Amino acid sequence: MIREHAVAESGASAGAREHVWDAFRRWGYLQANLDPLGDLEPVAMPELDVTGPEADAARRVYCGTVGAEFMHIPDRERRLWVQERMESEAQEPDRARILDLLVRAEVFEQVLQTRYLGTKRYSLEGEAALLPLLDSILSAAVKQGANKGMLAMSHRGRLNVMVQIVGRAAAEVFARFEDVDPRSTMGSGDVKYHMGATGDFRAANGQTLSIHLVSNPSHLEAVDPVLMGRTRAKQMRRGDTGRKQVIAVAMHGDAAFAGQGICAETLNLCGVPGFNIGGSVHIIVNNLIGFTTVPRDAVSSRFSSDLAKRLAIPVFHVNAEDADAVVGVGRIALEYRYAFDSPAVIDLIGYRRHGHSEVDDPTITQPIRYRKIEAHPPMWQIYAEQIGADAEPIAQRVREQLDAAQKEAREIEQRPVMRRLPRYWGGFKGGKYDPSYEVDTAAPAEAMAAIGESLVTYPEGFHIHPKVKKLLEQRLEMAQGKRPIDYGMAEALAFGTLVLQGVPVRLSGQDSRRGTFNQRHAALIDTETEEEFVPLEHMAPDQAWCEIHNSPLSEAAVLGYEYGFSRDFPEALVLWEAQFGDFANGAQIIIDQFISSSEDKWNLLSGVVLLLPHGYEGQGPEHSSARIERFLQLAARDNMQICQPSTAAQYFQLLRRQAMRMWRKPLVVFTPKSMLRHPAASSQLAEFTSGRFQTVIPDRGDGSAPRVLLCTGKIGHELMAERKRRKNTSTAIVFVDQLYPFPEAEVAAEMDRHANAREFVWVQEEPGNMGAREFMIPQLERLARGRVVLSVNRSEGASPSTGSSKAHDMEQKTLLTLAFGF
Ligand SMILES: Cc1ncc(C[n+]2csc(CCOP(=O)(O)OP(=O)(O)O)c2C)c(N)n1
Repeated sequence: MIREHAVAESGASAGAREHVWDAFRRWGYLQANLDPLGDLEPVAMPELDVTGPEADAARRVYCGTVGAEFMHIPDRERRLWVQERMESEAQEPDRARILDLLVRAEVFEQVLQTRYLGTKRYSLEGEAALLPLLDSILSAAVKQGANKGMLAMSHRGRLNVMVQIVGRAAAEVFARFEDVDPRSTMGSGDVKYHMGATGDFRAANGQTLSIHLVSNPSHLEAVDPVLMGRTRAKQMRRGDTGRKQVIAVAMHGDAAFAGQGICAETLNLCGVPGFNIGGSVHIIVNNLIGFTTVPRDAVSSRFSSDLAKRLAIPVFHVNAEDADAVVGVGRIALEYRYAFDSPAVIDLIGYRRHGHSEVDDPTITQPIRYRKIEAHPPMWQIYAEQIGADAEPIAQRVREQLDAAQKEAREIEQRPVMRRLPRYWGGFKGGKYDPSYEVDTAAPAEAMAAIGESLVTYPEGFHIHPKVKKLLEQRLEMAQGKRPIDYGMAEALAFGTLVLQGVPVRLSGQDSRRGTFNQRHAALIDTETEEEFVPLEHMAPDQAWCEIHNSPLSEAAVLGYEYGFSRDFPEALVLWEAQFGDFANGAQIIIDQFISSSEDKWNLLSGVVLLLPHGYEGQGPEHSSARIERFLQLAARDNMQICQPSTAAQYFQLLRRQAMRMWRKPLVVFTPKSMLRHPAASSQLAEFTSGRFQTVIPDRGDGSAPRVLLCTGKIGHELMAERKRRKNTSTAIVFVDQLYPFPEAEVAAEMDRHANAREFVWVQEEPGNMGAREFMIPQLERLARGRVVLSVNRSEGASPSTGSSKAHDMEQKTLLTLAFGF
């Protein structure tokens, strides 16, 4: 119930009253009592220098232990919603439950501290209220109909959350401290405070909520988009179109939230249709310090949460030492998320009792603050006193439970206890490649023709752009075998055949609906109404879904999101496309920390596909290279596939292979630009209706050539053209379409077939310190059986290419000349 005002007042005094209240609604948070240690000084604010009963009442609401920022939200309904919640009587909290969680939080840390002195655990002490906060959020989510809670967090308090909220046995966590079986994780695995966990949370009303805490790399905040993508996939699996069943809660450090750009990128996804998850709850576990860095050096504004205000979403600051207020804020934030499908941010302001980790002495850098902290009682003691309870018996009980758990830990074998893969992963395989995984990926000619028809079919009265109409007509002819099939059509055929056989497809990237190179045209756009129609969504009533989205202009968050989506939709073909391959380095953290290593670290698989336009066409240093060398450097233990399909049919077969094999490995595809429509790289229909992806495309000759050029991608077609121009019959050209896993048998077979060859030459467009050269040469030398292995490439460069188109042409000519040995 909203606070009642005296009814019989004049319009003028009502206006004056609202004026006072509005000032507090707008600025009250700047004078709120948010910091348990009192270091966060109130901001002088003349608008709040008012007195009188209204001012006192407004001050009580907006300058207490909760500071709400919501007046920046343009939507009046949302502002009034927050206002009403702030100005209403708070629901009576379950104080016994709060106390129990506060005690559990701190005793857990203390037990770890005494038992495993000198090991890092990243204690939650000083922010123990995080547990009642999560409890409140998740309990409220259950009431709203949630049946899955997806959590992401970094190191701080993670072990505590795993045990008290996710419901993992304390013995499992202790077992990792004991390091019972180090051999089980030699050369792989991860530290204990990065592991994911699945379990059941017991909500306040007695119901359980299945929880998953997402595995997390050290790179702060990189997990955020992964959490969002996973949440969307889980919503989709359940048919949760209202986005009520699966809820995402992300926890952040204050320094990381302010400093890491990926937070901004991820928040920006929230309202975009292809990425919407119905809102998320964000908690900044704000201890007013990052390692040794104080807020003054970490944030350019008062609150690290200020970044969130770029969006029209509310931010609730709350003093972590007022646990009743904390749980109230948790409920409001969660209910706001459900009311408006919007994110909401909670800034939980506490402190950090110890150093950054427990082996770190914080008194060196913050001597004054840490004197204060040392003298400051733990939260549970303050709370127990406040509510007049005796917490010692609870603490004693928790200690006993943990004692027993520790004994159990020594006995349980080290096993990947934190993991319980969902059922939909059944049947999919990781680990080493095995030829038995191969399947037939060709598709029947009738399917091709039917897809061709579907692609040119749009609703009655749809005004199609004449250029697109012409393209579609050409595509129909391609599908009918009347003209060679180019990459754009090959991809449409791959997607079309897959969705028709029940494999869903999701692709996102910048301008991906049209295609950066005008090659995709997944969505037809009505020239009169700008209405969009996606033929691939309307092929057959029983087809699988097909989603092709333009993404925001982000690499890290969008790739993280798609990786996350692929983690929970293994049966779908999930692709992310870079605008140009070089831009993928904006997502390098996702590539290093998740895509190439998540199987090794966490035993978690993904079949995500990266489409990276690559090739030297004189467009300058930033539009030429997708940095093949970097992907090859990350390749080990069959962790991913790195391919460059040299023809449209190869691309088709490769995409289908990725979806149809049960082997789930990330696939990096270097895709063409100038070759997109080039006749040399176009294919005949027969190459789609028979055959498979060929890792190596042998030379067409009889094997008698004395010189064998090996290459990958566009340069191969240029070499073929040059060979023709020269009428050269003494040079073989071999395409390596799969670089990794290295197709040893196929390359060896082709080298052996050229028994008379004196020289094998790796030819690449990239400079010598880039491209596949450093990866290929040792392999070729190994397979050459003593014969000469050379390489032709651009000379080493600090950037991938020249900025001059003419210089490029000259270099390219030289490359070809050298490849043919002058
Ligand atoms: C991207 C990245 N940069 C640097 C680090 C090293 N590092 C680990 S924790 C930490 C401080 C984090 O501070 P904050 O976000 O406030 O969280 P807190 O540890 O205080 O809970 C830093 C700099 C990291 N893990 N990731």
